[in-house]
Amino acid sequence: MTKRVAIIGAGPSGLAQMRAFQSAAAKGAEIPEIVCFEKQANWGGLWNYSWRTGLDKYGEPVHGSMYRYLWSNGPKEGLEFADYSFEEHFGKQIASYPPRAVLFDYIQGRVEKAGIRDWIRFETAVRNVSENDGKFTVNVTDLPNDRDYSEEFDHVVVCSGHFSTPNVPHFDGFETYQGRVLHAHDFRDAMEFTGKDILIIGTSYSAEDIGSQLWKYGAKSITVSHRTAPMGYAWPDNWQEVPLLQRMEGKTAHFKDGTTKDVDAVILCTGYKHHFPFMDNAIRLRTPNVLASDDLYKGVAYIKNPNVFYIGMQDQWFTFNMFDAQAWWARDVMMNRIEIPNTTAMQADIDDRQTREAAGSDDYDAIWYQGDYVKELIAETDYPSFDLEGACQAFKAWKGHKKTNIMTFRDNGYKSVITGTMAPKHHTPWKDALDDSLDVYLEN
Ligand code: FAD
Ligand code: NA7
Repeated sequence: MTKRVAIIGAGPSGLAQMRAFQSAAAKGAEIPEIVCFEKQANWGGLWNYSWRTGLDKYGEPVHGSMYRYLWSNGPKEGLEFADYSFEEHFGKQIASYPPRAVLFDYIQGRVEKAGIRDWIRFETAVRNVSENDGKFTVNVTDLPNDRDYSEEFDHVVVCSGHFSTPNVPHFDGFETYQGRVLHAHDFRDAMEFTGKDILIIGTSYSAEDIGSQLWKYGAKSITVSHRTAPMGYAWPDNWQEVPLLQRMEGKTAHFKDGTTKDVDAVILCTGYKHHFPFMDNAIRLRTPNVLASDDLYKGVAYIKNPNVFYIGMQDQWFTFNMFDAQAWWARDVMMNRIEIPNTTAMQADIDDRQTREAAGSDDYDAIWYQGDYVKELIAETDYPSFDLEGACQAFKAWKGHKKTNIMTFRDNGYKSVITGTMAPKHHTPWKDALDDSLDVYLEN
């Protein structure tokens, strides 16, 4: 009997898992039956933009955390698929920081070519996954028909992402604050805040990028409040960094150093939770957002039941090509090409990864740590190897460009580590490029 594999989610991680199996089939291997359950009506995960916030038309939590005008926050040379270059997709090399629509098109191009859309059951939400006698029962709802059903599988690959369920802290005075409080998950359009004074809580990617969007689209002022440390870039004049918010009174924000600021809205850029309510207790991953996740052997196989895999659950420097490396590796375990060791050996692997992560002292250590991880996985499968050192160097240069000027770093270009060609300079500086449509971006 053919094995059956359930994949939960058709974002970049789920698509990587399907492409991994399809590439094995294309080389003549016999592959398991694959069923991917995707609760949205299309693939692409976060890159499949939704204007909706809150609940979708079926009453399901809206997955999307992306906003209009989002451009890649790192160079595309760090995420390029090793088996499908940007040049192959667009027929030419393109600039290094594509907007969301351009990256969506690229992600989609590879899987259209692979012809795997039929493996996906769209508008189907996974409700529960449980294990019994080595088999997994997956309960789902076919949303348009409001019909529940369940099927049995030999393996489950969780690709549901971890930047969708917001982490929403409370601050005193939110109850009576006279402006709007929202989490980055619900931010959609910077123009809503043109001419307004905005307070952002948090200092990571969402804070930096949403703040930059607000600046680009004409917010009056941006105030960023930090719990640990300020970001420390050379910000524009109407941008200030302040210590942690203590309380709101009316429209006034009070900070830890005693200073205050009147603001029209508070945007909580306070990160996301790994949230898998549909996985039974025994197989539910619980981990913070780190490079060496808890309980994942090789960062992929769930140690308490290695027939369950989690793709893309690490904090991310590398993204698409890391998901590929993980998906190819998981595929080879499922196809009995790679053996899973005993629990002691798996735990030792996890401990070692966590110790090495803890030994790192800065972002550069983290970049090379994750680059080495991707390299390690690729070496064990037939995923095309590529110049990981070159990708790490692109990330290093990117960080340097951000330090030089946080509002112009996206005007730089890097060399593809897949094809070796240099990205052209984009025709318009990021700060002046208000139309981020695919057609306009490709007008180089
Ligand atoms: P997701 O893209 O989140 O996809 C998960 C899929 O699972 C979704 O389609 C969802 O509908 C589906 N799903 C979830 N639960 C269920 C369920 N119960 N049943 C059925 N289906 C389900 N990365 C970059 O490389 N560059 C960037 O510039 C960048 N910018 C980002 C900006 C923002 C605002 C965010 C939030 C993330 C950004 N990322 C960026 C990182 C992003 O996590 C990855 O690029 C990528 O989308 C992760 O892919 P994924 O498939 O693991 O998860
Ligand atoms: P991150 O990278 O997880 O960062 C979360 C930020 O939120 C970080 O600066 C935290 O500060 C801060 N935070 C979390 N809880 C609190 C509380 N209670 N009070 C104050 N500050 C808090 O999430 P992002 O959304 O920025 O990025 C996630 C992905 O989205 C990323 O891959 C991007 O590509 C887009 P800390 O430093 O811990 O003090």
